[in-house]
Amino acid sequence: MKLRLLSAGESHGPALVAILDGMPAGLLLPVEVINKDLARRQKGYGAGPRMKIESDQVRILGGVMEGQTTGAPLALMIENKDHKKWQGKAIPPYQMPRPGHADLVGVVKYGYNDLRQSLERASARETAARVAGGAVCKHFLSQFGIQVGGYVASIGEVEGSFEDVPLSQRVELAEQNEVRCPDEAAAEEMVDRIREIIESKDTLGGVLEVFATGLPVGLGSFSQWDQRLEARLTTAVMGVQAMKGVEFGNAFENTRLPGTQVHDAIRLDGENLVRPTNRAGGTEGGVSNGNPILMRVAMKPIATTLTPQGSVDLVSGEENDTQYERSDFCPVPRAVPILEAVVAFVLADALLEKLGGDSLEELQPRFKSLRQAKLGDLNVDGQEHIWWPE
Ligand code: EPS
Repeated sequence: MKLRLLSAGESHGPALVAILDGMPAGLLLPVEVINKDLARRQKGYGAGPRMKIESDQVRILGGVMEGQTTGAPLALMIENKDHKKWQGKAIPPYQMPRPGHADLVGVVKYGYNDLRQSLERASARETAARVAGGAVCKHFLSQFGIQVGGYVASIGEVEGSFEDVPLSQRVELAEQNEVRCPDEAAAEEMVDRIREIIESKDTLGGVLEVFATGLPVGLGSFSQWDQRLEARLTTAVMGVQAMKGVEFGNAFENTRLPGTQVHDAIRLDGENLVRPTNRAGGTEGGVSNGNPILMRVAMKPIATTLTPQGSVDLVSGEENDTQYERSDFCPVPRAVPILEAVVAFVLADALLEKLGGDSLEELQPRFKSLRQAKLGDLNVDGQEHIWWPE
């Protein structure tokens, strides 16, 4: 592992902080690169009132001098504007845990005296820090022509349809509407569905897709289970609040088909070994195969509902309903830049492993010299070998 990304901070504390360690020197890093994704994370139909209070902007506290990374850890800070309303105030007790939230497991695990200590750190507010770190990773990958993007595929039972639209165009289309779905008609339906869900005091989940194009063959490894690229990407994606399922390519649909209809044929285009289809989702044997990485991610409806749910008052010891805590109604559109960020982190890490080096200047020629999936680049010799001599 070359890159590390850690975050700290509570939802209503003074600030969130990310430390991104391992970014090479020489990357020009305008602050707008980070602020743009922070702003994207704040927008999306179905957000709660908190997003009207915050206007997330990063302060770079370390790792950048004269606008360039130095190779030292990046320290990124985002202030919580809402903090002022909490500072010095007596906050009413919070004692009815929400089903589906970290409230209950937190007080059991850590022995807290109030559920707030669970929810403050478990809150998805923390994703602002990861988006800041991930935006740097996305920008780093873009120096090598690698694009990471995402969009919403479905919300509740409303599904978008965009099979024939190229991936980069899907992002452009998605950014034009407030639910980030590349299918405009479906996007309108999604907005209506979210409006209904808000009116009925409930929440709604959905499926997001996140992709990466322009990757070289050979990121990740089959030599050890935890080095497999799908394993690493899955860990990162499932580390995002409310994510409950993931598939690569059409993994679940593929289970219904025989192998000959699932695998991506290897064909020749000149001397290049090409893959006209991408049912695998961009990896084989835990290694990127040059096709776009394509992941589908299930996000659950979030746990905080205006309609009370069955719970127990942990102080009186009686069954009671949950108490409402301000929240989003459908944060699925807002999760797009978050998934992009965590995927970009894993891919930047895997690329750094592949290339080695401490500065962009060292990395760039190495990237150009990577072995490619073309006949002239390979060492396969057609000879008999004694692999295990006596
Ligand atoms: C969240 C609850 C809400 C969300 C929050 C995640 O916060 P608050 O209780 O302050 O209204 O707004 O998300 C963010 C603040 C954010 O920036 O995404 C939760 O309980 O997970």
